[in-house]
Amino acid sequence: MNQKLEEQKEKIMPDGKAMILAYDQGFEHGPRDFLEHPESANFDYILDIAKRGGFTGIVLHAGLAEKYGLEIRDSQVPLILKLNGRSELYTEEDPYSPQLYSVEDALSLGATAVGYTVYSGSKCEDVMQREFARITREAHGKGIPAIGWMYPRGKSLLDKRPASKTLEMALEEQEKTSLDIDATPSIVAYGARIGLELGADIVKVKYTGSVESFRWVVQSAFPTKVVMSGGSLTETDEEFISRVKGVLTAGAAGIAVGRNIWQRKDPLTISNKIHQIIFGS
Ligand code: FBP
Repeated sequence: MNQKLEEQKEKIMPDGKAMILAYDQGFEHGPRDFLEHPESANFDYILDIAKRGGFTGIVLHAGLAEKYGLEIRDSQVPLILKLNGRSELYTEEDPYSPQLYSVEDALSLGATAVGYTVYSGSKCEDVMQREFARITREAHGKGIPAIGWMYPRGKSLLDKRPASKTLEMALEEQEKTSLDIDATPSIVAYGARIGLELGADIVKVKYTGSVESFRWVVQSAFPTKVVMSGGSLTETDEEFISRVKGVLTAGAAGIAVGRNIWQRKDPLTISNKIHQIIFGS
């Protein structure tokens, strides 16, 4: 057993449960995500939510991690350094999110874990899958966990004359639901499984719309842990909370979300409710 790795996992997932605050959207989507609540553009505001909301990790790129190194350490919220990223200004249908930082950078910034986005299904999947495979090997060698943002995406997924059996299944699922193709159970489960195969300790995936379908995602990734990604702000707190309950019932470890927390008027109230649901306190 890799003792250090297990200890680091316990920090971001105490008793196997995770409540992670994602704050890499300023890079991925740009400052438009902060417009509704301009205070959310300020990292002091976000770190306060992470700390007082009882989050078990905060996801950042290296810029903020470096500038707020002392404050993050003082907060005792474990840092998860996102190693790759891309802006939404790049609009090709087959996305690539290049690796920007190394596991070594993460360690020097005091990170407890590293994260990386893999767009399986993109023309560039080979590069991202190879980069993430190397990252998981290196991270485990240094005793820190790796989290895969497993987001299948790309032109092939938009093909209405499917070339793969999985896509055929996804299109059938889509016909019966209002899900986007990249949130259909077959696609999400496949992404989660690729994360397991590449060595991820945790996979972060989109919600598939029901407890039953998410259970299959969790089973497909096992023994890798699964956390739900938040997506855009739901209309009500209740709607989001019912998703959180659903994924926990399905066997997920918890959540790794951003906008559904810090885009709300009262982020601490919803954080406390979610904390109660995940940890019972
Ligand atoms: P949200 O909870 O705000 O959706 O954040 C989750 C996340 O994975 C972020 O870490 C990342 O910046 C963003 O979603 C990517 O979103 P998109 O699906 O638009 O690429």
